[in-house]
Formats: sequence, structure tokens, C-alpha cells
Amino acid sequence: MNIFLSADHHHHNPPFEILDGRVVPYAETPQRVAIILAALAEAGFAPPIVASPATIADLAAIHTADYLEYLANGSARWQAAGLSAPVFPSAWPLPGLRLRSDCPQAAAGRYTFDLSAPITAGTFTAACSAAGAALAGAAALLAGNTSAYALCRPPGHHAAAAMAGGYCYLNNAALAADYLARSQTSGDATWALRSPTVAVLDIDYHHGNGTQSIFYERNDVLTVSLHADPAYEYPYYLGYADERGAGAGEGYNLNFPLPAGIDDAGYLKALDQALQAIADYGPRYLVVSAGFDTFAGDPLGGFALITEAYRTIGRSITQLGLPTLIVQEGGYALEALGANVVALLQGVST
Ligand code: SP5
Ligand code: ZN
Repeated sequence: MNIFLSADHHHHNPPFEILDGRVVPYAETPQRVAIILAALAEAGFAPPIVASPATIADLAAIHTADYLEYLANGSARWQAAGLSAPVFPSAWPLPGLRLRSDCPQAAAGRYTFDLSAPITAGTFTAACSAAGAALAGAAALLAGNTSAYALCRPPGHHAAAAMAGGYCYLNNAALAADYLARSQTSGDATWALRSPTVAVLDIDYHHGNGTQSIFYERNDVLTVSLHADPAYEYPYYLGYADERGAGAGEGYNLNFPLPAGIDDAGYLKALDQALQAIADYGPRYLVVSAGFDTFAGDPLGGFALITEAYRTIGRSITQLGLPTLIVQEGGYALEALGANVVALLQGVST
């Protein structure tokens, strides 16, 4: 198991977020990575490889040029205008309003869909580091490794082509999946004539709205997500079962909205259906958006999974027999995060 680390993640450490009308400490902290690294070392995994940051050209594969320019420079423009760091929107261009002003406050609402993705001076540096770790993990699969883990921070699955939210700025898993889908495989007659297909399996507690939207009209990347039903849980506006893809992508997006409080047995049953759909698709590569906020004790979650469930999930995923990249997403129960990541990776490795 190759492990790739976003070593510059600590440059991103926002002081607070606003959740359900309350100012609260930012849950997506640098300590999460420290905890995971310590648990991996303790469990005997080889030290992580520090990945090079993704370049603007890498990111432009799925993100728009104007969004990347905003992520890179929005914080400096905000502070130059005398506004208090970090960048938070306080108005959004909902339908009926005009996207006309290019002042820093207007840009914040244009590119951020909630109050959990503030932009600090170091946010873009950290996000490029996370994207680089995911891309290095994808490259490891192309080099013939059967599995890799990208310890990405900040996470990515809520980020769309031109939208940050839910602690996410650049969509690490989507960048990796797109990179794999565009790769040219040589020496294999079956695959030589077309690019390989990829499945993304999202097991974070929250729906991966960014990943879904990025691949919604594509049939070379199947997106499958298990998550809390958006009828009662964030991100509220996407993740319903009737979202099945559009155009060429129709039938290539699959959502499993799950009830509050679901336990190991219920979750693993839904997972089996998701894995069957992936097996039927027959992809060349698998990318897993691995969130651990499905854990029973997660402060942001509402499911009831125990640590051993992640080992079972890892084993089930491995039974697909696909080169698999695990990309770190959420998980905020700090006392169990290390053990949960170790269990998943051990499940994948055995
Ligand atoms: C990557 C990731 O996991 N992002 C999650 C962002 C979630 N932000 C909104 C959380 C909504 C608050 N609901 C609290 C429910 C407590 N049971
Ligand atoms: Zn989550």
C-alpha cells in the first residue's frame, strides 16, 4: 500500500465556521492528519511519500480557470480591500440575481456555497498539496500498484468545477478519477483503442455533490455514493436517488440515500448493492472517496458504524479485484479516526 501525503496541508487552518446558525470551531483541522499518520505508523504501514503539489494545468482538467484564479488570489484581494480574514461569503447569487460585480465579496458568494469553506492565505497552497497527493496515488495505480492511499487535506468531494463548500476546495478524488480515465494504457489490445473507465465510490457520510456534478454527463466515470439522505442532512440540495446522470452520462450516477442511525448491517447491505453496480459497469480503476464520518461517534454524522465495519468495507471493496485508490475525505471523531483509517486500509490490503 503506497501512501501519499499532502504535506502542505497545515497552511490551511481556518479559525471557525458557521453551522446551523452558530459560530463553531472549524472541525476539519490539521490534527486530523497528525492522528491518521500516527495510527498508520503504529500499525506498521510504511512512511508516507510526500507528493508534489498539483499544478494549475493539472487542476484545469476539472476546475474552471476563473475558479482557480479566485482560489489562488481571492484571499489577498479580500485583505487588500480591508476585509477581515478569512474570506467568508455573506451574499449568494441565487437565481434572479446578477453575477456582475467583481468585488471580493461578490466573488466569495459566487464560488462558495456554504459557510464551511473559508479561504485563508494558505488555503490554495494546502489544496494544491492535497490534489497532488491524489494525483500521485492515481499515478501509482498506472505504474502497476494494486492499491494506494492519498492522505488528502483539505478534503475534496463537495468541491465542484467552480464551487467550494463543506471543507472542500479542489476535488481530489475527481482529479484522480479524471486522470485515470484519460490515461493511455499500452500493451493491452483490449484497452489500446479507448481510454479506460473508472468508478468512484463515495463512502463519506455526506453526499459527494461535487464529484457527482463533475461527472454527471460522462459515461467514462461511474459515480456511486452512499450517504445520509439529503432530505434531512447536508448538502440538502443534491444526492437524491432520482439523480441518475444526464446526456451521455445518463445511468452513470447512482445515489444511495440512507436513513439516520443506520448500523453496520444496514450499511453493508447497501454497500453490496453499490459494489454490484460497479462490478456490472466493469471499470479498469476504482477511486474511493473515503470519509469516516459514518462512525457512530462522529460529531457531524448520524450513522452508527463501528471500527470493524471499515475493515469489512475494505475487504468488500478489494473483492472487486480492481486497482484501487483510497482518497481521504471526512471523519471528525478524533478519538477513533486513526483506528478507522487503519481498519479500512488493512481490509483493503488483506
Ligand atoms: C468533507 C466533509 O465531510 N464535509 C462535511 C461538511 C458538513 N458541513 C455541514 C454539516 C451540517 C451540520 N449538521 C450537524 C448534524 C449533527 N448530527
Ligand atoms: Zn463528510
